[in-house]
Parts: sequence; C-alpha cells; structure tokens
Amino acid sequence: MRTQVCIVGGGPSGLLVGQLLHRAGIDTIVLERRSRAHVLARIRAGVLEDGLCDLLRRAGVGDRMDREGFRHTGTVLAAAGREFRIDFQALTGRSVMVYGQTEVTHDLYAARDEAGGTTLHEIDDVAIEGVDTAAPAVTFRQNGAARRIACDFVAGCDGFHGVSRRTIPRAVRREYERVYPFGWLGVLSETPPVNDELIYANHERGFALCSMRHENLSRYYVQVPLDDSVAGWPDSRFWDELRARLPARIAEALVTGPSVEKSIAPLRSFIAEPMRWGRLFLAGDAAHIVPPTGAKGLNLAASDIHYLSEALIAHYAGDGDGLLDNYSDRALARVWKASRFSWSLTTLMHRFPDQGAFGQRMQEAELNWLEHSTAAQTALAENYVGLPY
Ligand code: RFL
Ligand code: PHB
Repeated sequence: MRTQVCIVGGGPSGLLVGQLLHRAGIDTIVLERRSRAHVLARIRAGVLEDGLCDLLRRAGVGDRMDREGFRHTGTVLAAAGREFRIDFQALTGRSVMVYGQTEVTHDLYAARDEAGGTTLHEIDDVAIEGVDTAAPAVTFRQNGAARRIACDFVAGCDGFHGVSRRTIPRAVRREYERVYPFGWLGVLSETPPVNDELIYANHERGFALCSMRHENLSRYYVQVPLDDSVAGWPDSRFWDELRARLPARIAEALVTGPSVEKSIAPLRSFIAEPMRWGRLFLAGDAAHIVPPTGAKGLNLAASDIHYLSEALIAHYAGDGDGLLDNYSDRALARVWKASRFSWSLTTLMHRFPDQGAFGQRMQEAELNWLEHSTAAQTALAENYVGLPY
C-alpha cells in the first residue's frame, strides 16, 4: 500500500489532520490500534478553545458543535467557602465552547467515512521506519498478517503510549516531566449540571471540579491519592466527597444520580522535543501531556494540527518546506506556554501532600489576589480561552 501521509493514531489529532489534508486533496491512511467503538467510548475533554472550534469548522465538521455546544463566557473559582467568577468575555472579549471530545471524535469519524478515507482499526506491532530517508514506511500486523505502507511523511498522533515518539532516537530526544502526587477521579452522570458554568474548587480535602456535557449530563471530578481505585469509590462516597469540597450554596444545589462512567486519571506534565525527526512529525499527546486542570490537552493537539496541516499543505502545493522545517519550534512555543498555565493552575488548586503551612498560605494569597485583581483575572482568562496560534 502507498499513501502520501500515513497517520499513526485515530484519536482526535489523527482524525483532524486527516480531515484537513483530505480537504486539500492530500491522501492519508489512518492506523488505529483499537476498535472504533473503543475510541468513541473514552470520556475525556469537554472544553474547546475558539482555535479548535475554527479548525473543526475549516475541516467541515463544526456544524453539530455549533448547534449543540454551549458557549461559556466565564468560570467560577471557589476556595475556603467563597466563590468568585472569572468573566472571560469582559476580560478578553472571548469565550470557550463546552462540547465533548467524544462528540468531536464521533463527528470526525463520520466525516472520514463520508470522504471515503481509509482507516485501519485493531492493528498491532506498528513500527515506523526510514523517516530519516526519502522513503519512509509504516509496518504493522492486521489479523495476523504483516503489512507495509510506503509514504512521504508520517504523522505521529498515537498518544502518550504510542510508538511514534519512541521512534525518535534517544540521543536526539529530550524529555521534560513532572508527575503529580495525585489523580482525578471522574464521574459522568445523567443529571442536570449543578451550575451553568464550570466550578474549580480548592478545598482542604482536595480539589474538585464541576463540569458538564449538556443539560442532562454532568461531569464531576475530585482529586484522589494515586493509589486509589475506582472500586473504592461507590457513587454514594463520590457524591458525599464532592459535596464536602464545594461551597454550601453549590453543594445544596447538587443533583446526584447513578454514575454512567467512572475512572481515575493520573496527572502529569510532559514535553518531548523536538516534535519532528526527518519525515516524522509528532502531534498531540504523542509529544506532550498536560494535567487536565487548565483544559488544555485537546486544545494543544489542535494547535499542533493547525501548524502541521498548514505545513504539509504548503509542501504539496509547491510552496516550499519552510513551514515543515519550523513545525517543531512553532508548535513547542505554544506547548510550553500552555504547559506553564496548566502546571500553575494545578499547583494553585490542588492539595499537595508536602505543601505544608507555607504552601497553603501561598495558595490562599494567590486566590485572594485573583479574586480582587483585574490584572490577575485577565492573565488567567487569556490563558484559559487559549493563546493565539
Ligand atoms: P489520544 O486521544 O490519546 O489518541 C491517540 C490514539 O492513538 C492510538 N494508538 C495507536 N494507534 C496505532 N498504533 C499504536 N501503536 C498506537 N498507540 C496508541 C490510541 O488508541 C488512540 O486512539 O491522543 P490525541 O489524538 O493526541 O488527543 C489528545 C487528547 O485526547 C487529550 O489531550 C485530551 O483528552 C486531554 N484532556 C482535555 N483536553 C482539553 O483540551 N480539555 C479538557 O477539558 C480535557 N479534559 C483530558 C481531560 C484528558 C483526560 N484524561 C482521561 C487523560 C480530562 C481527562 C480526564
Ligand atoms: C471536563 O469537562 O471533562 C473537563 C473540563 C475542564 C477541565 C478538565 C476537564 O479543566
């Protein structure tokens, strides 16, 4: 088999670059280790920056998001029984869209089907070869049979555990990492959201987040120790813990119900450099991970895909390889800034086992500053709605 761009990974990064390239007349094959049903069952991001919304529209998959998504013009921060609002619209003139990653992925698969794009699911033993030559290829097994795709470029969109990043030789790759000493226990429930905007709560029992997908689907998270398991968190314990971490007014308004999904995700900051090696280009979680506190993971995948699709389209249009050569630097400049924001909001809002009385007072001082300073609120809002591409 042969294609122009072989895309490893059929998550949002891989599907989005595939769709943008398809619209520019560039042929792609997407290789995905899991079944489509498995990919679509993952509950992940919920907050989309304008940059990602625009990219989805440009890819021809923005209609349902524009119809069914919810515009949020601000968010609520709570701490020590108090709450205050960060008004994104007033502070930056911008807002965010609440529309689940599951829906984005669904829309991208539907568009790929309609375009007749090739997507191979449930493939194994993916290996990327020859990306430091003019003739790269991706080899893999499908139903036990060895297969090979020759291509011009490889887009490594296979997430944190994929093979793409590890294809870059150890001597070339630099990795930066912080593993946080806690995880997030997330629950999805078919109940009305407790508030019409997200609530990020700093509490002595640990961080809590109230989010949502739509009028009757809520997404809540609580900070938990890394060694906790879902089995130790029956619904009743989860709801009690969430209530205990929220200001009284909000806790009283909380509508609870059976969970329809429950999972624990560890929190990590990770960045690999460079994001390009020869004809291999990393994008999304394959190159970087942020803790979910700033809602930046999927949005960073989107800015990578913007830079990468633009560069590949310029190459095939005969406009030179300047953008391909700059891809890693352009993408990383934004990745580092969003990673800084995610780290900083995580540090502000969570209880760290070793933070001590001084660390505690630092959080209180910063929250107090945020509550009363327009400059501080503007800085948070500018990052939350997303830095420009
Ligand atoms: P994905 O989604 O991990 O997709 C990678 C795909 O590659 C496949 N794969 C392989 N395929 C072929 N060969 C191999 N060897 C392969 N190895 C892996 C995998 O099966 C998978 O389908 O990465 P991608 O596309 O870069 O997308 C990144 C986003 O999924 C991620 O950044 C976000 O979900 C992060 N995130 C959030 N981001 C936001 O922007 N806003 C949010 O509100 C937000 N909330 C979250 C989040 C992530 C969370 N978890 C569980 C990690 C909330 C949570 C709880
Ligand atoms: C979510 O709705 O899943 C969500 C929202 C905001 C975050 C993280 C996750 O910061």
